[in-house]
Amino acid sequence: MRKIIHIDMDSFYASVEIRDNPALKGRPVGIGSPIHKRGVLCTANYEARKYGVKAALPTMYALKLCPDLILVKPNFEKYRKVSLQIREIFKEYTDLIEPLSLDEAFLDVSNCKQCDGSATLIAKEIRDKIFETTKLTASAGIAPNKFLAKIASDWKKPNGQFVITPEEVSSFIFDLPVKKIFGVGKVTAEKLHGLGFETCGDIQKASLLELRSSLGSTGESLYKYSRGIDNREVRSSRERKSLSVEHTFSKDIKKIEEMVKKATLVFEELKSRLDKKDIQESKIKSVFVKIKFKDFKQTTVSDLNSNVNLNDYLVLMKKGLQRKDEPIRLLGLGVQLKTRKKESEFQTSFLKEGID
Ligand code: DCP
Ligand code: MG
Repeated sequence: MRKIIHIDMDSFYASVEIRDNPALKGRPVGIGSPIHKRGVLCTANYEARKYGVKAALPTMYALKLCPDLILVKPNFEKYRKVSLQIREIFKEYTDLIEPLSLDEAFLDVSNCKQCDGSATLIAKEIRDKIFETTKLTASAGIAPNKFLAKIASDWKKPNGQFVITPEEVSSFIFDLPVKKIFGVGKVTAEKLHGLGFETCGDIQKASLLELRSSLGSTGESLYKYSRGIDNREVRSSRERKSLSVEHTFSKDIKKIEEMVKKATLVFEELKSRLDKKDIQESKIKSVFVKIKFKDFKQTTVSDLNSNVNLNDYLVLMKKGLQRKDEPIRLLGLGVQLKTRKKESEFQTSFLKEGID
């Protein structure tokens, strides 16, 4: 039985900016470029969230929801610095640290001797130290596995922590809405609702066979997650090979103008994901576009180019669209990353594993 802590900073970029400019305190703040209002927000503080303003929302729309919103340009150098500070604190407790982005990480504290081995007390101590060092608050989830710890860290946000003990797993998971499950986005959630699954308890009533036949490999993961089972280890040195953002549309898209509009949105999301994961151009090997057509056939177009810019993606998208005269149901934009593997190995792994 593992003891996992998931730590996640509260409204991270916004909190850093407010800390450094106290005049912003108590006012609704969104992080995004004030000049390029056509973009999307990286995040917003909790005051702004009361108006429905949140990460990935188009800035123009956020300003409509909250006209008093103060826009602050992101400053990644500052966020990176805080990220290093918090990682130093994690290292005082364990080597098993898996950072997920600049502001969050899993820690496996199963063998940690501090605080008499109590993961709850360790999490509290870590949050206190983070505050002392950075003047920023963090929330924590404590649970027997990564899946539950991540959900738990969201439960008492901001500046709180929530524990799910092994005995509490069954009752906690039973009423959990399916959209809280890792990897269940809007489209999958709608599909699950259509099948009559609103909560994890509902999924538990279905057999593995049923789930597999209606949802494929997703069904298998759901079978486990809906029971609170997750055997994934905390992996401290994982090498990421790619990062992409995909949107499946509720209706297939035919018109090129509409595709360009969607591509622009997907592109903005990709940019903010790259920032959040701190992936700079020097780490990028190639850029690619993935298109799934109405008949589920898919194609990928890539280019050995480390510049992440919208125009290049649009050129790739148009190239892909020429391959089939059909409406599209999914559009993905992404980057392949440089790995420590040799060039010759790269090509084969690329072909074997596909792009996703
Ligand atoms: N981020 C981004 N684009 C997104 C989501 C997040 O650029 N679509 C950036 C800004 C966030 C940071 O990553 O501050 C951390 O992401 P979180 O999802 O943890 O969100 P916050 O820390 O802002 O808020 P919360 O208190 O909900 O964790
Ligand atoms: Mg956060």
